[in-house]
Amino acid sequence: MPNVPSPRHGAIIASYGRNFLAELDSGALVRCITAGKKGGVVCGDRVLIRLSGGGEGIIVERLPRTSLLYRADAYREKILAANITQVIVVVAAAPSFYEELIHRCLAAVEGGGLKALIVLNKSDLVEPTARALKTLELFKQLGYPLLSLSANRDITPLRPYLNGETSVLVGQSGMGKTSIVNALVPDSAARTGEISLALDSGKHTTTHARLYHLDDASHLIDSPGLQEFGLKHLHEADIQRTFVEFRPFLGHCRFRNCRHLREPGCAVREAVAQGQIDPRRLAAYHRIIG
Ligand SMILES: Nc1nc2c(ncn2[C@@H]2O[C@H](COP(=O)(O)OP(=O)(O)OP(=O)(O)O)[C@@H](O)[C@H]2O)c(=O)[nH]1
Ligand SMILES: [Mg+2]
Ligand SMILES: [Zn+2]
Repeated sequence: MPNVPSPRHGAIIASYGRNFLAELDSGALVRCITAGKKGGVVCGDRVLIRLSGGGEGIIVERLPRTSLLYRADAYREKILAANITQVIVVVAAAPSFYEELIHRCLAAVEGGGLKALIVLNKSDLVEPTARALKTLELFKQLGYPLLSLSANRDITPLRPYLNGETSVLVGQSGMGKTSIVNALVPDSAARTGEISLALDSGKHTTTHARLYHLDDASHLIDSPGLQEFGLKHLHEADIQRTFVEFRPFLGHCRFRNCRHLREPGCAVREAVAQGQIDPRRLAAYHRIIG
């Protein structure tokens, strides 16, 4: 029997197409591909890697995940990150953001049993910030923490929220996710540049997810901007539960399978009429269940 060294434990810290950058528990970085055709490894995953020399290796196994952030349209599903504890939805005072994306991100967060934080970036743009805060008040009322800050000026308000968490930054392009990372991780700008140079993208927009360490217990994943957040992987019965303020009313509709559309005796619509549920949330729910 040849003496094959046993595989090493590591974490995926960047994924680009079929290539991955893994960090071994020793701290060494290894460029990896997956063995055979099984893909399905994402940023944050814990894996076993067989080293093949020259700083390269093969991912031979993905270890069980504690959590997943997903999105899916009718054609395919995309896992954004694994083993995260918190999703930070980043919006900006300008350019304007889609409120729809926030409803959808929060549904995915609740569906995945994760914590959510909404960050309104670019608070140095005073007037648009005031306008955006009005829109975002709804989410604050629902109990989601909302933080207004300027990544370019002062990132300290965000720090307490990151302690002990593995957080992933999600949101539309141009909201300032990477700027937040750069403000928190001093050498990240250089590392990001190194990757985009290697891929010759020549653009500043983030093209793949990347995990950064803030300290031993706190990690942050930057991700590419998204335009849409499909929730096709969630069943309708589960989606209504991801709207946290609907929960007290579920099970109280006249029809057990009520979709809260036009059915008589709908407790959710009654709650909207009574001002206990915001009509923007019911409308968002209806758009999601299509
Ligand atoms: N005024 C102002 N501009 C900011 C602030 N933070 C980021 N920006 C600018 O917003 C633009 C987009 O920032 P990025 O950090 O690249 O945005 P992103 O969300 O990572 O975008 P993608 O990678 O495309 O998803 C850049 O020109 C930043 O300089 C801020 O606090 N204030
Ligand atoms: Mg970016
Ligand atoms: Zn109903």
